Amino acid sequence: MAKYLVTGITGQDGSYMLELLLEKGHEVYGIIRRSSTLITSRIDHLRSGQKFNLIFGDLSEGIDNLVYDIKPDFIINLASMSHVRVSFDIPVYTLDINAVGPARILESIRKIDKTIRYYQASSSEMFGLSPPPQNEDTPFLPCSPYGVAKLAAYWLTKTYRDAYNMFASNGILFNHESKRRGETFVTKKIVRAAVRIKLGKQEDLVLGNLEAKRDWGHSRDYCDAIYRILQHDKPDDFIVATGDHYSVKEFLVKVFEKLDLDWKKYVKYDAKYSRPKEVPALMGDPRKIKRILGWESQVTFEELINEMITCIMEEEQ
Ligand code: NAP
Ligand code: F7E
Repeated sequence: MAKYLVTGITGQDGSYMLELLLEKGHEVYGIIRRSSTLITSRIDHLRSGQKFNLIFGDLSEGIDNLVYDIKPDFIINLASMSHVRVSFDIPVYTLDINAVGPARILESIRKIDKTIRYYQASSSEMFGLSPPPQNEDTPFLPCSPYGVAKLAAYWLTKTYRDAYNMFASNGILFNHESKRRGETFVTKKIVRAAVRIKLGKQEDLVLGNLEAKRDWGHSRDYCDAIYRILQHDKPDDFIVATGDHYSVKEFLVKVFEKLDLDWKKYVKYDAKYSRPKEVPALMGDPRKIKRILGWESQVTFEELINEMITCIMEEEQ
């Protein structure tokens, strides 16, 4: 049994990570932010019977005290301002949480205990305008404040690894979704709207750019990849992806078809959902993680959509 300190525990990945760590018998400390509303809905099902600890914290502050008190063996940094479109509205905050935040954690590890293993939630958004397929050697060309901040954190993680001989690894994760995906990300927004239209609870669906292509996997699979990255005998950087991609339009058409709806009747365009600059196409090459850690994406594109439709239908009925 090991001790894990996890940031972003209330998020999509945080909830699947918590499930996985508890299943493996680990002791988990999750950092939550103070909020005026309850924010633990994704992990409430784990609260009865299972033992884990929630502690208040924020990446805008340092976490020195938590690291001193808890003395974790592992720190998994999942916390971030994770919305690319919103990062254009609040770039300075995005840089503080997504780039300086990881710097604060890495400094805590360096000062307090360099044997703590660190995971940084890096993102395919760092590749930006670099054409697919993207692998560990593809040049980074980020084109959003989010991508730029994530790239700074990526390089900090590598720098601390090389400069201080720390176990600090990056998972470069491509888009991953689930029934627990945030409501304003495109997959969840499309599935929720289509289900509500089917049930007569909503009239239309307003979206931005439908042409962008993304490599979509399942969050549960990707948390398994994160766990494997941390158990490896040395720190390293890994692409985590399915190796396939679809456009937003293809995703949309599939969802509406499954619900027996003609998408053209309902889908409208509003420029407010487009970005000042768009990442046109992402598709990861996951061969390195398969070869070294034996990891492969399990949930197919069809299965992901089916799971999301089924769960949201249950919620909406
Ligand atoms: P998410 O659902 O948006 O969760 C983000 C988490 O970060 C939430 O728990 C949030 O807390 C927390 N957080 C935000 N600001 C914070 C702050 N200032 N201090 C402390 N915690 C803060 O994101 P996700 O999809 O689980 O993604 C997990 C990580 O992977 C993120 O770093 C994301 O950028 C990265 N990533 C995601 C994807 C993807 O496709 N999902 C792909 C690549 C990388 P609240 O609940 O209080 O908001
Ligand atoms: O957009 C297009 C949008 O916001 C996907 C985050 O988890 O993955 C995620 O970032 C695509 C984009 O995800 C709407 O322009 C059209 O091309 O679901 P998204 P994202 O920007 O790819 C990366 C890997 C991360 O690291 C991030 O944290 O869909 N799109 N119309 C729309 N997107 C949204 N959100 N809303 C729309 O109405």
